[in-house]
Amino acid sequence: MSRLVLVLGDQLSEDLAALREADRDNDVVVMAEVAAETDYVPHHPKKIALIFAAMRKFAARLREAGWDLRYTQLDDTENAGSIPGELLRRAEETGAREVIATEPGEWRLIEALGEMPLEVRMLEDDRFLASHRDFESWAEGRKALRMEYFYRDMRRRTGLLMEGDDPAGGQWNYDSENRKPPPEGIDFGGPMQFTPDETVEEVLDLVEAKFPNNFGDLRPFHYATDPAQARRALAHFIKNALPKFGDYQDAMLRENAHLYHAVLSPYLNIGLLSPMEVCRATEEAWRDGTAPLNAVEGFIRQIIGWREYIRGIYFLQGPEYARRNALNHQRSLPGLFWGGETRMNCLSHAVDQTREHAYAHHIQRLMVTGNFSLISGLNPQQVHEWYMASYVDAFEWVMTANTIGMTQFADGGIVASKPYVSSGNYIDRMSDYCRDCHYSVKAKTGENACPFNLLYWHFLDRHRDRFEENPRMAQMYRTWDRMNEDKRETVLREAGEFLDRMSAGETV
Ligand code: DLZ
Ligand code: SF4
Repeated sequence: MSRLVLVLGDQLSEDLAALREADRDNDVVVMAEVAAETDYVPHHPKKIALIFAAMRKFAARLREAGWDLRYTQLDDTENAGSIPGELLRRAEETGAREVIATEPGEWRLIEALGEMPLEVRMLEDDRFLASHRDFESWAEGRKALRMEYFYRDMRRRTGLLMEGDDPAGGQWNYDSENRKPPPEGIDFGGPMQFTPDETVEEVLDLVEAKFPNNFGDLRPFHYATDPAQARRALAHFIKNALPKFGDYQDAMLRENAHLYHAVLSPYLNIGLLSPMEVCRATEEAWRDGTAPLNAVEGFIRQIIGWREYIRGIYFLQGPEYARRNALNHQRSLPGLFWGGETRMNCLSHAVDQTREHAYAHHIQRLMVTGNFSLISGLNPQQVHEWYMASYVDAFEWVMTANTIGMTQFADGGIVASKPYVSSGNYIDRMSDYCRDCHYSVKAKTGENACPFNLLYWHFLDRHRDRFEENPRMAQMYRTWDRMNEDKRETVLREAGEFLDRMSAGETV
């Protein structure tokens, strides 16, 4: 009897575990565009379009390769509306009693599949380099789960940038060379863009009709939607941007959303590219002398270090991790996150770029939107939902430890050894946002004081009990304590007033 082979929208890899396990002559592949997946957060229209277009093209390739594939489009009248619903419908249609699945990257779906009245064989997703078992044994017995040590193990395991037993160049990590402020001009035109073909156009029309109110611009749409295009985007990045990627990794510019960033995460995360092919290609650029070590190391660390690490944390910590709120932050997300007006130039640009591209780079996510959310005390679950909805590369396995852990410290310090908070100074150093901002980054109090300057101290003051003993934060508290008392009171009062105005819906 035939079995059903489930392929989800972020499992578009021909060597997927479930496909390797299946029998092309007897089994039936099931793919479905379903409301349960499009609606669990209000995804950016570009994200839905990327996934649907890539799914349709993947399905076509599998059919060409001889698979019996049943594909459901979102507007099919028979659409059951969810992945389990679609599997049940196809089981009835084919008489299949068994499903072969590759483990989804989200507890919600793992649980839903586990509750089905069909036999579901869940295979580990071995497109990732570290298995659950690998990560568990790395984590076992450690007091702190720091990415850096995990990353070194991954370097040894993969052999990437190794010279014998030693790291290439003698250092594991060249991050200290990767913090240059923004350059005057950028000589990279951005990631490779692809003109929509017929399949993509059809999907764009569907998404336009079905999700007219989701936050984000659907058009113009230029993402790659198949592996051949994604590989061209990779080659384009390596040739034109990688050499400078390291130096300006943390810089932010009003007029340039991408700087030297690769924007390959959407392709990696839905399966169009594999982590090792991307890393090997960048390593080769270093060996050929076309890209410097600090750039290549920084890039490879994101893939085999950070990406694998935060996935490991998500699965190690379990379903409850996403619900943590260690700092008890309860303030609602203000309208400015959904495009409402704001006078804060940094937030306005970060949100605008997100609306336009469904993308912002890591420093915008960490030090602008993330930092602001944390120092304002926004509810971490609402923040997480916003990131999940807004970014084209966002899936639970990758976002949860980034938002709940790294940016919001809502896990109490599993991912980050201290909260990532900063005043306006950091943003001023790393961007050109402050120059024409309504607020003054130099003003510490008063009507035009940069809100980051006020909220930074407000955060430290209200969480003093938790953080003052942290050796990495002692200096911050000493600076605060040295300020005269009147000034401290003014800062706290003005920060409180700012938050009240923001929560009352005023433009801040
Ligand atoms: C994100 C997403 C969206 C928007 N739509 C679909 C869909 O219609 N069908 C599907 O199979 N997958 C979709 N996905 C990706 C899933 O949400 C993803 O597989 C899970 O969240 C696990 O990572
Ligand atoms: Fe952002 Fe403050 Fe700079 Fe304005 S002055 S752009 S609010 S950091």
